[in-house]
Amino acid sequence: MELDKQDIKKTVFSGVQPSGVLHLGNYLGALSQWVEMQNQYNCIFCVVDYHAITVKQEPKELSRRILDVVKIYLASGINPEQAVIFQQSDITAHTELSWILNCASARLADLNKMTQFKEKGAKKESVSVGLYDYPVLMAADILLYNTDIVPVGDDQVQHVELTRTLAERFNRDYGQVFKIPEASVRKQGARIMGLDDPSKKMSKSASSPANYIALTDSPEMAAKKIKRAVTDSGSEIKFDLKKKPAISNLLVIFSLLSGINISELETNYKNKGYGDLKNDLAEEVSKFLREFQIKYNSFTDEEVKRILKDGADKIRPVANETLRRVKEKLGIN
Ligand code: ATP
Ligand code: LTN
Repeated sequence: MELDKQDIKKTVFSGVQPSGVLHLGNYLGALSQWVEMQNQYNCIFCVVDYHAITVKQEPKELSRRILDVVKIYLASGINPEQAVIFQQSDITAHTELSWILNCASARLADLNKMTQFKEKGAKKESVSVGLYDYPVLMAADILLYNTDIVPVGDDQVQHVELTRTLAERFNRDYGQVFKIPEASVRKQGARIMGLDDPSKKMSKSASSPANYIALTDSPEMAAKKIKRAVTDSGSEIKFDLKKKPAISNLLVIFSLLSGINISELETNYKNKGYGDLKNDLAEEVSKFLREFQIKYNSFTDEEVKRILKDGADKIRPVANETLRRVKEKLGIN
């Protein structure tokens, strides 16, 4: 029997939280990778709203952001004809499997190792149980779809490793159900650093908007942020993560947006200064945002709602089938 090509394609799954503005780090570390993958793989991209509510959200704003994240996916180049786009809370199997993994696979000792929780939880006075349990829900997201590859920025690799541990433990203790996924991280761009502090990743939860370029920043504002970005001592334009972390970060952003590799950029700026690099990068970023925002503004809420509904309807049977097999193994079917 001849195999249908569709059957041998690997499955890719990833998601973004609708919990704040998305920034250039999200685009370069995650979304641009997704776009490259959609021609080659079965791609499933989720808006993880249940993850977003692990910290308090304003309900009206959350509803708005769910649609906006989908518009960001579309403007980045995700094609809903090729990839499935859906909202996590539309498929109840996510929370069901998460509870089951909480009981059957996840251990306190696993979750206590999660650095993201240590960083995010430590800053707050009152921390939800959901924030602690966040990686288990993420494991459920991934495992429901027999995922092979999870394209993420490097801050999420530990969560994908945990997913593998939970899947292997379940398979060992109850019988084979889950495929073991792998994280896919860009060689360059897996960790875009803050413009105001190149020792920390660009983050929407940064205390100052000077840290990040939001995908919805006006091109003028973005150009200003680039020009005000901190630089390193010396004047040479050279990729050197130890001695020149700020300039290296600007070079990575420039290279990914322009398609010019870093050594070529170094040559181009050999006899030039930081100011020249910043001016040209500001131009490049503004151009990128201008084109991005034209696409972003071209989608209506109605279109987006339709895409989310179609996506969930298409993919729900896969999730339900995995959940059925899990329940069967546990004796609760
Ligand atoms: P933040 O810390 O900015 O609040 P997050 O990591 O919780 O963000 P998400 O918006 O859910 O945020 O992340 C979406 C994707 O973007 C993930 O795959 C994440 O690894 C990636 N990502 C986030 N920040 C960066 C960055 N600075 N560089 C590269 N990838 C990033
Ligand atoms: N934790 C991720 C978002 C996320 C995710 C997923 C990513 C939730 N479920 C499944 C990949 C696969 C983050 O980026 N903060």
